[in-house]
Amino acid sequence: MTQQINNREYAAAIRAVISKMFIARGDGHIGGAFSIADVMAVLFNSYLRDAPKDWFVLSKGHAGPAYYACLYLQHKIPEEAIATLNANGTILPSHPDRNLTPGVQCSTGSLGQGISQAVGIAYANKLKQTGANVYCIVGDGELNEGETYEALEFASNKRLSNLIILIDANKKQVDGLIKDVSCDYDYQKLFQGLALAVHKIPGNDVKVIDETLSSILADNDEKCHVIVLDTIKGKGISYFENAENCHHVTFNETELSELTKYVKENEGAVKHVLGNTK
Ligand SMILES: Cc1ncc(C[n+]2csc(CCOP(=O)(O)OP(=O)(O)O)c2C)c(N)n1
Ligand SMILES: [Mg+2]
Repeated sequence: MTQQINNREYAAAIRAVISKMFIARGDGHIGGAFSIADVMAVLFNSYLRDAPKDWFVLSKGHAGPAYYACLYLQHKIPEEAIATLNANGTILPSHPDRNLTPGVQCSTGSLGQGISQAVGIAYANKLKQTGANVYCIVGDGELNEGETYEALEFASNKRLSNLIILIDANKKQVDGLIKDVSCDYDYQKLFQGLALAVHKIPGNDVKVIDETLSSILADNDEKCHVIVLDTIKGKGISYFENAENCHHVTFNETELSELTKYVKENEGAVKHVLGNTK
């Protein structure tokens, strides 16, 4: 899909804005917010339409700052809110709340419940023939919740071709590797077994993400599609990529300086995106 802003630059801007929020707060769910910055860039730069109004559901709600960064870059959230992540009275709670934050469409954070909302939203839009698409990002650890499979069964049964589920397969959850905590899934077989269309792709590659979404939207196969994004937790700052656990970090001095360095290096990207999304 053609886009005004380069997706890679958009992703860098997202990570820089997330970093600003975390620096102000002093802690945050950095790993899972950074691993989805690339897919968020592609979705917010090129796919989420205002008419018909598409839906975005961040089922892994602890990555809320990535969602807020996109809304900020689209001028829906004011600059002064960025330094108030999770503070008393903020419009940016740690997990998305549709009653608090302009632009947030679904409240999430209780893992498993976002995807359950997404299938309901997709079904309602299908019945009403609105033409709207629903994009839902789910964590790989989140798949531990049995409820996610009930939602996937429903999506398959109702042939929700207006729903695209994006699994952030970063191989890590809150307290370890997915393969140690739950099991080493073969996602392709798992989702194919549920009669869903499955695509496993490099999940931090904006070009491949864009091509995959484009081809799914061009395809009228009456199936719900699942994209398994092979990602790296903490992607974007090698310090966090290499950390054993970067799920939620209370930042020490070294970590704060890594974040500050990232912000400095990518301030231009933030300005450029903001200048082109007016
Ligand atoms: C129902 C529920 N149980 C537990 C939690 C606490 N929790 C927050 S994040 C997380 C791990 C999620 O792992 P994953 O989906 O892989 O997240 P990511 O790697 O994308 O950060 C857990 C257990 C929660 N938010 N909701
Ligand atoms: Mg994970």
